[in-house]
Amino acid sequence: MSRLIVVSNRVPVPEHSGDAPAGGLAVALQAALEEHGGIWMGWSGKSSGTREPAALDLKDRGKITYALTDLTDKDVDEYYFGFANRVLWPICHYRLDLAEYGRKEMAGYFRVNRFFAHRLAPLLQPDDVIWIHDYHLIPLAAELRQMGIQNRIGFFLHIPWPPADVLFAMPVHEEIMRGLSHYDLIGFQTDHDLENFAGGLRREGIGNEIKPGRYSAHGRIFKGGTYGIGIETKAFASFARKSASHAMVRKAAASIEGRDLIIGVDRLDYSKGITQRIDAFERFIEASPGQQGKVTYLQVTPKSRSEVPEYEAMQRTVAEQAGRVNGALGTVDWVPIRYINRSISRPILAGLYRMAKVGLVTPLRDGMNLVAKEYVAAQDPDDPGVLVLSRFAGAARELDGALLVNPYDIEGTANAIARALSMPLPERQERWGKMMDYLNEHDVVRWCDDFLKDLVA
Ligand code: GDG
Repeated sequence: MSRLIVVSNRVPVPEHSGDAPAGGLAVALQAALEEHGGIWMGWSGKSSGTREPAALDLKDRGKITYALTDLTDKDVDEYYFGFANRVLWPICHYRLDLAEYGRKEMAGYFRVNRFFAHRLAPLLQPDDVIWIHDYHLIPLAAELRQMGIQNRIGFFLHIPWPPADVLFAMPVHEEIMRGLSHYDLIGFQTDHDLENFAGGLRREGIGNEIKPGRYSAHGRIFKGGTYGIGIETKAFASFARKSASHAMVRKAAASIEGRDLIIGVDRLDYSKGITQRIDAFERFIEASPGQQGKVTYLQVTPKSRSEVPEYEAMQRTVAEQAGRVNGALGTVDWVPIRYINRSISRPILAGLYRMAKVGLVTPLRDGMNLVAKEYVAAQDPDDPGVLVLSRFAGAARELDGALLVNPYDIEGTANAIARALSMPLPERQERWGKMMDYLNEHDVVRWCDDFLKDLVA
C-alpha cells in the first residue's frame, strides 16, 4: 500500500518518535502509519481566537508527520460544541430530545470541514490512501472531491448510526447522507449500524445495495462494511497482570477491606447510562440485605465536554445521586459507592479492572465500548470476573460470554449484578474464555488491517 493519510478531530501527537501511544486506536493507527509512512492531520485542540488559524503545524516523528491546525473560537463553538456534539452525537445515540439544531452551527460544521480540506489538499500525493475518522468529519471527502482529489478515501464511524426515523429528524440529513456517498468505503462498528445506514438510503429513495457490501447513491458506487474496533488484547492483559502489584492498586485493595469490587468506567456522558446504573446498584443492595457492607461499587468518570450544557447538568446529577445513595445506604464503616469524577492513570485503571469481580458496562447506546473489552482482557484466568454488559453497546454483538442487560430495566440490571457476584468459578471461566478467544483474534491491529485491506481492494 502507498502512503497513508489519517484525519481525525484530535490527534495524539507523541512527544518524541518512538514514544508509546496511550490508547489502542492510536497504537494501531500509528503502527499502520509507521509501516506505510504518512500524515495524521487534525485539530490541535487550541483556538486562534478571532484570527484566521496560522499554517499547519507540522511535527515529524520518524516516518509519521503530524499536521495540526488551530481553529477560531467561532469554529470551535459551531463545529465542535455546536453541531458535532449537540446535534450529531445525540442523534447518533438516538437522543432526539437532546439535539439542538441551529443554522449557524450547521454552517460552521460544513465550513470547518471545507477548511480541513483546503489545509490537507496541498499535502496529498496522487497515490495516498486517506482514512477519515468519526462524526466530526463526515463531509470531508465531499470537500476534497470538490477540489479534484480522486484518491481512495475511507471513513470509519466510531459511534452508532441511527435508524432512518431518527436520522431524518435532523434538518441536514440529506447533506450528511450525500457526504457519505463520496467515500470509497464506509466502516461501521456493527451490522446493525450498517443496516440502519442501508435502510436510510432505501427509505429516502436515494440509493440501494446493488450487491452485498456495495451501495449506489447520489450517482456514486461505494462499499460499506462492519469493522468492530478492538483493543491491544495481549498487551493490555499483560499490562493488567503487572499493574495488579502497582502500589496504588494495592492501596486501593487494602482500602476496600476484602469487599467485592464492582467497577464502572465511563467518560461523563448521557449515552453511558450512569444514572440508571447507580439506580440498579441501589436496587441490588436494597434487594439483597446480605450484601450490605460486602460490596464496593467504584465509578470512575472523567469529565468530558463540560462546555456543553447537558454535560454540565449531568455532572451535578450524578454527584448528587451517588451522594444520596451513600447517605441512604451507607453505614459508619461502609461507603457503598466510590465516585471519582476525574481521570485516573492507565496502570491503576488496569489493576482495578483486574481486581473487580464485576465490570458494569451499561450504556444506553454505544458504538462499541472499549471499557468492556479492556475489563475482559484484564482478568486473571484463574479467577476471572464477570462482565455485565448492555445489549445496546456494539460490544454486546461480539462478547457472548457477558451477562447481557437492558440498561433501562433497573430490576433486570440489579438481578444481573446479583447473579454475577454469585457466579460459580467454572461458569465464570467458561464465559471469560469465550470472550478472551474472540478478543485475541479480533484485536485493534486486525481491525486496522481489515479496514485498509478493503479500502485499497
Ligand atoms: C468512542 C465511542 C467506541 C476512561 N476513563 C479513563 C480512561 N478511559 C478510557 C477507557 C477507554 C476509553 O477511555 C473510552 O472508550 P469507550 O470505547 O468506552 O468510549 P468513547 O470515549 O465514547 O469512544 C465508543 C470508541 O470511540 C472507539 O471506537 O468504542 O463506542 O463512543 O479506553 O479505558 N482511561 C484512563 N483513565 C480514566 O479515568 N487512563
